[in-house]
Parts: sequence; structure tokens; C-alpha cells
Amino acid sequence: MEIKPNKKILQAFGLEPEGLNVRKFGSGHINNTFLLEKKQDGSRYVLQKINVNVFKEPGIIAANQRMAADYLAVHHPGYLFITPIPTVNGEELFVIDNEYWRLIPFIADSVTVDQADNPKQAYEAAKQFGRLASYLSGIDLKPFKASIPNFHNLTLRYSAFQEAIRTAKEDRKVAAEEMIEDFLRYSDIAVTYEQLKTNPEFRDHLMHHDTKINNVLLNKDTYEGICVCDLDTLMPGKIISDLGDMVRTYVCPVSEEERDFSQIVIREEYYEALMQGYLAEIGGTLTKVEKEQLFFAGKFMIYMQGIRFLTDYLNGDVYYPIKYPAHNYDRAKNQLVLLQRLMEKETVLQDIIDKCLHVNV
Ligand code: GN1
Ligand code: MG
Repeated sequence: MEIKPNKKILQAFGLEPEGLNVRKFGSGHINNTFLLEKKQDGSRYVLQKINVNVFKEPGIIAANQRMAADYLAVHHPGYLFITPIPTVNGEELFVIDNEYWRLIPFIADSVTVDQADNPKQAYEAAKQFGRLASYLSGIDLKPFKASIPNFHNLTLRYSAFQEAIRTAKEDRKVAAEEMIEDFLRYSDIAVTYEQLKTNPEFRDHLMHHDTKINNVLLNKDTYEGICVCDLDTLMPGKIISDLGDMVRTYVCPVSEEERDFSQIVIREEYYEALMQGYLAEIGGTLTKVEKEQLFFAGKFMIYMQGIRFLTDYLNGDVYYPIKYPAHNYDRAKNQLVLLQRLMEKETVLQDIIDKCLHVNV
């Protein structure tokens, strides 16, 4: 079913429906996003319908974002942190028919890219996520709630994977048999996470939890980082989440959608660029244990994303939208290959990390 913002929604935000061009926008899987453009002066806004199957309490997103914004306004004035434009009644979310809508300013002269195509983009994007984490490193985490409980809890993702193996329809289980075996063979990644998560030196930080390159706004001409966007999953979590998702998505020339797996390679110069950018901002605040887990970050996120796709395939595609029946199978396979490519290069990548730590800590 096609979703479109109706008049009432636009008017709630003080917008005149007749005076707007509305089109679908972005490449996210979860929310529905639209770009609005005022015919009169060309000013632009981003309107989003939050997916309440995924974000069961959208109020938590708004509260987390507000607390972060208030803290940043005091401690880092001038830092660009995107906050929603309130409705005419002063609310961050407009609720209608059980749908939650919010309006976000469109940042002038910004672009997003779906794939890093030079190391500078990887560096700039990583710097933005590092800066966010570093600027928020002194914030009290207690009032923050999880907008998706256990989002990056690999222990639970691994249990969900095992449950899906048990309950999958026979044809899917058979089709995925070999890949299931492969992912089970790397279960030490889940074990390592399980051990780390209770280590007091492996701390909680306010993390973005979706550090794909298209969640950073870059200057349309210079590709310098402007700010981060898509703050739905800003919540307490671990450094390996944000760093790992950058490794997962910046280092390979093709995305999780690629079916020609021979194109999945690790570009060392991108790995180095993102480590440099991230550690330049946050390196000085990390504990010894966190510094020891920087290579693990990539394994952790790629593994988790791989089993999330495979779990969804086994469950009959209930979470990620698909374009053809084996779509989630192919995405999982892509992540498995990426994981293997990353692990093959552990020695050289760890050398890169050591070099970056030396420069930035
Ligand atoms: C989802 O909607 P999007 O594309 O920003 C997912 C991420 C995954 C990503 C994989 C809330 O993000 O965790 O890494 O797909 N977000 C949620 O492309 O599940
Ligand atoms: Mg997103």
C-alpha cells in the first residue's frame, strides 16, 4: 500500500498542502520518508512516518533526542544537532490514527551518499559519528531508554537465530542449510560479546546505532561532514556498535544488496580513513578494553547483521522489506562473505588500528 502524508498531517506542522511538492526520499528500510518542497521559495523539509512495529514507543525517540539536544546546547553550543520542527501545538510528534509523524529541517547544501567512493568520505563520516559520541561522553545515561530494546544485543540476536532455525519452514531451512552452518561456525563472536558485555571497562556510551554513510550529511561540493542524521536509535550502547557498522558499510565498495560476491573486498585505505576519523574524535576517551576491541567491532556488526538477515529469511521475511523471495538470503550471504574477507585481513587491519591509536591517543 502506498503511504502518503495527508493534508491533516501537513497542516499539523503549519504547512500549506497546496503549496508543496511531496516525494519519497532516502533509502532506509524502516521508516517512510518524504521530501517536501515549498513551491513558493524552494525551502525543504523531511517528513517521516515512524514505523511503530519497530519503534513500539516513538515517544522514547523524541525524549532521547531532546535530552541529547539540551545537553549539547549547553556543553557544545554551535554544534549542529538536528532536532524536529514542532507541530503548531508545540509537539515533536504528530499522532493520528495510531501513526506517528515528525518533521525535520532539510539542511541546506547537504547530500548523502549510499556508498563511500573515496577515503575522504569515510574519514569525514567517521569523524562526525566520533564527534557526536565524544561531545555526548559526559552525559548522564540513566534517563535514556532504549528506543528498540536489545537492539544490538548479540546474545539475543543469536538466540533469535537459533529459534528461527528450529521453527523455519522446511524449504527455507534446506535452502539455507550451508549458510546456517557457516554462521554457527563463527559463534565465538557471540561468545566474545557475551563475555565483554559485563566487563566494567566495556562501558555504555550514548551511541547512534546506525552509522551507515547515508546517515551523515556531507557538503554537496566539498564532501566535508556537516552533521549526522537519523537519530532514532540514539541510546546507550557500546563503541563496537557505531565503529563496527562503519566498518561494515564504508570499507567494502558494494553494499549489502550486492549479489556479485566477487566484488566484496576490504579496502584498507578506507579502513584506515575511518579509524583515523573516529579515533581522532573519541580515541582519547576509550578504556584499555575498548581499545582492544576495535578490530572485533567490524566482526561483531557484520556477524550480527548477517544473522539478522538470515533469521528474517528463515522467519519468512517479516522484518526487512524484500524485492524477491531470496532477497534476505542473498543479503545474509553477502554479509557472510564480507565477514570472511575482513577476518582474512586481521593482521594488517590490526596494524592499521595500532598505528591510528598511536597517533590519536
Ligand atoms: C535498518 O532503516 P535503515 O536502513 O536505516 C536497520 C539497521 C540495519 C539496516 C541494514 C531499526 O536500517 O539496524 O543495519 O537496516 N534498522 C533497524 O540495512 O532495524
Ligand atoms: Mg536508518
